[in-house]
Amino acid sequence: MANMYYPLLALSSCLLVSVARADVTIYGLFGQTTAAPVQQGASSTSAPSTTFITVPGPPSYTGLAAYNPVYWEPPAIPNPPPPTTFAIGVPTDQNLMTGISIPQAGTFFGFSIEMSVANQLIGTSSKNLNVPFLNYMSIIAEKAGSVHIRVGGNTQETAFVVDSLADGKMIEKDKEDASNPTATPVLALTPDLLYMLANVSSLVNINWYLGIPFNDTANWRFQIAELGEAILGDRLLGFQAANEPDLYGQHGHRPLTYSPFDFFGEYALFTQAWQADGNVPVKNKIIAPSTSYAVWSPEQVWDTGFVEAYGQYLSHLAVEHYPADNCAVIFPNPQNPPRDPLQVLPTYLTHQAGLDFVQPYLNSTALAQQWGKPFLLFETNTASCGGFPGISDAFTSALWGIDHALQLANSNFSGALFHFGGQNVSYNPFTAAPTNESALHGWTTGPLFYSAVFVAEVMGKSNTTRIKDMGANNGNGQTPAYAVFENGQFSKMAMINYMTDPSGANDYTATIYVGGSGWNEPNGVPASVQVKYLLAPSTSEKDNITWAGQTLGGRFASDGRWKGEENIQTVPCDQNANSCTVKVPAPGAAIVYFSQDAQAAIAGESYSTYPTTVLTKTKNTVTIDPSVLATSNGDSGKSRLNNMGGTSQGGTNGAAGAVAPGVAALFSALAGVAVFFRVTIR
Ligand SMILES: *[C@@H]1O[C@H](CO)[C@@H](O)[C@H](O)[C@H]1NC(C)=O
Ligand SMILES: *[C@@H]1O[C@H](CO)[C@@H](O)[C@H](O)[C@H]1NC(C)=O
Ligand SMILES: *[C@@H]1O[C@H](CO)[C@@H](O)[C@H](O)[C@H]1NC(C)=O
Ligand SMILES: *[C@@H]1O[C@H](CO)[C@@H](O)[C@H](O)[C@H]1NC(C)=O
Ligand SMILES: *[C@@H]1O[C@H](CO)[C@@H](O)[C@H](O)[C@H]1NC(C)=O
Ligand SMILES: *[C@@H]1O[C@H](CO)[C@@H](O)[C@H](O)[C@H]1NC(C)=O
Ligand SMILES: *[C@@H]1O[C@H](CO)[C@@H](O)[C@H](O)[C@H]1NC(C)=O
Ligand SMILES: CC(=O)N[C@H]1CO[C@H](CO)[C@@H](O)[C@@H]1O
Repeated sequence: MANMYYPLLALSSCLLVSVARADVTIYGLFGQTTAAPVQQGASSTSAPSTTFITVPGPPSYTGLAAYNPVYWEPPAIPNPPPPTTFAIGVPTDQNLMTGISIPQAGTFFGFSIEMSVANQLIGTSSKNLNVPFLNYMSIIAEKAGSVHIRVGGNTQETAFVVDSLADGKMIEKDKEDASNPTATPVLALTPDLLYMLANVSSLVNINWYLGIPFNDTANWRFQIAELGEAILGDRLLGFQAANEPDLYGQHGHRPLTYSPFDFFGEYALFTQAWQADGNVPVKNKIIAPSTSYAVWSPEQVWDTGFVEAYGQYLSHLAVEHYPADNCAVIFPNPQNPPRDPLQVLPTYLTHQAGLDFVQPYLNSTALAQQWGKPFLLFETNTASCGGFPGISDAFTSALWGIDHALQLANSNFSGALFHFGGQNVSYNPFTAAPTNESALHGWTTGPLFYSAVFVAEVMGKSNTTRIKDMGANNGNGQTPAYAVFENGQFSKMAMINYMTDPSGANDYTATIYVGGSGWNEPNGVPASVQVKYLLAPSTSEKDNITWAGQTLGGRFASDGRWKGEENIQTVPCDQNANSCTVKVPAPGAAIVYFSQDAQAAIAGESYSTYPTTVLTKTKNTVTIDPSVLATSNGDSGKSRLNNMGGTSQGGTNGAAGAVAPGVAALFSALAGVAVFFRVTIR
């Protein structure tokens, strides 16, 4: 979804609700701030760690949703609270674990970038890339091996390619298409968009899914695919043809009667034209059906014989789905009244969210295995139409995102792409600096980006990772845990604590047993395990989120690089008792590294320490003084700079347009160490 309008009405009506319920308040949105005491629950619930303030008055936040100042009080601790000590037993050998997932890759947690916001996020041209974007992506690539990104969305349907646009622009939106009820712009783009993606891939190991138009079955426009093949080649993972076709009727792109059989018929036309296009050399990289479940279940598509008929063209099967929507704020509709965020919030802070989400897809992921096709969740996030302020951009979404992705992996999806929607949505994994702000303000890291980092580390680079939801603590919704197996052996445990309780009373302690007599295996715990924590003071936190002690910075304060010292905990195990006891704070998430390989992988990470680097800045273009870099970086950074060209202002780096090796080296160095805002490739 491309657009989101700030839910002023929704929030002010919620304010009334919250004023009536004295313990439920919001902070900061409504003009002058008046501190109100946080009500202590009469039962055993504890005070939240954030001070929440009720501020009556008219809504005053009219800025972009990505930077909204809305906070919700975390839900109370359940009554009775979950047990805070429990045991988890796993075998060493994955063959002893029933119901384990298919093998997963580090790229499982990918991203989906609305075509019309690619120029905001990735860069403005093939020669002008946003370095924070490269930094964020290199964090994931380093842990996962590579990153999978889809460029597409609603805007792909009406996209068309032109040779050039005024002022050297790469993308031009024409919002005057009044016939389009989703207000999706008609999009003109130039081949430079694809050159930009290719140039990005030469700097950071990113592979791409592209969307191609499906709006016109009489005049197919395959230019994006033709140029994509020519420019991106092996970097292309596939082409999505048709985006949420089950909504075509409702959105006025097809008659209201448009059915799965009509779609099947159009796919015959599509595949004929595709087969006939001599400029598309690779025929079998199509992704479909990408239905949203709003109107058609996946089974309704399978029942047309879709996979049997078009399987030779299909590289992946895909669906798109969000667990909720906040569309009422954009499209007022008596059938879909605005959601009360206070009622919505707890639905994200429970393991049940993921279980409910995957349930309708389990038949399809089983069928996909029979058909031999990977099954993707091609677009997802906390809620469609921009997400919920105070949920989609709070630590809530970091924990939800981990559980969502791991539950999808457990359920035999082969990947999930988390959507970016520009600066007027709440749910972005990260958001570019507002264009009217100075570079000093920087980018905003969304909590979901920490989910991406966490899941990339869970998956690792082996391509053999299998996931098992342990149903920990008798399946308690607040305390989930997933076992991770790599190369056939138990390697890690990922655990989440959804509760917010700064007193520590609801931190939990899991005792993990590995192998041993119960499994007819030798005792399997190592002498010690290593633990990395994802932490924030409360689930409502937006700025102070840390992963193993490091942060990417608060709002307007990020350039996509870690800050602070990495802090990996070592926890001794009891090899006689065959157990390791690990605490998970409320709130928080942890990865416990058991196997030698898993421990070695984090020890070898070169991201641990990069000192702050001084930069010189000219207009919106950054140039780097190499002497500053050479003297201010750690060893790892220094060695990566060995073959870099001159980069000081006015210096030459030997690259005219194309990325020469020296520039690529500079950029991989930049991606790790030094940057702000935007860098020009000259
Ligand atoms: C963001 O959404 C608000 C509220 O609907 C709207 O007034 C504003 O124009 C939007 N901003 C941009 C830059 O689209
Ligand atoms: C940028 O625009 C936002 C509204 O979109 C406004 O709140 C902010 O003050 C502006 N910043 C500057 C530096 O003009
Ligand atoms: C499809 O989109 C293109 C480009 O925006 C437009 O020119 C064409 O008229 C559209 N076709 C249909 C059938 O809507
Ligand atoms: C799974 O989907 C197929 C295809 O629609 C259908 O025939 C089958 O009955 C479904 N199985 C279950 C358990 O729902
Ligand atoms: C995932 O696939 C495996 C292998 O087919 C199967 O054993 C397991 O039950 C599936 N998991 C779910 C949740 O469907
Ligand atoms: C994992 O799969 C990717 C994509 O196929 C491949 O490039 C990579 O080399 C594989 N890694 C391993 C360790 O096999
Ligand atoms: C940030 O959060 C951590 C807990 O996650 C807390 O210990 C620390 O004091 C917080 N820092 C600030 C500046 O609020
Ligand atoms: C490596 C790569 O793809 N470089 C391209 C960067 O973009 C320019 C166009 O501006 C191309 O000419 C290069 O080939």
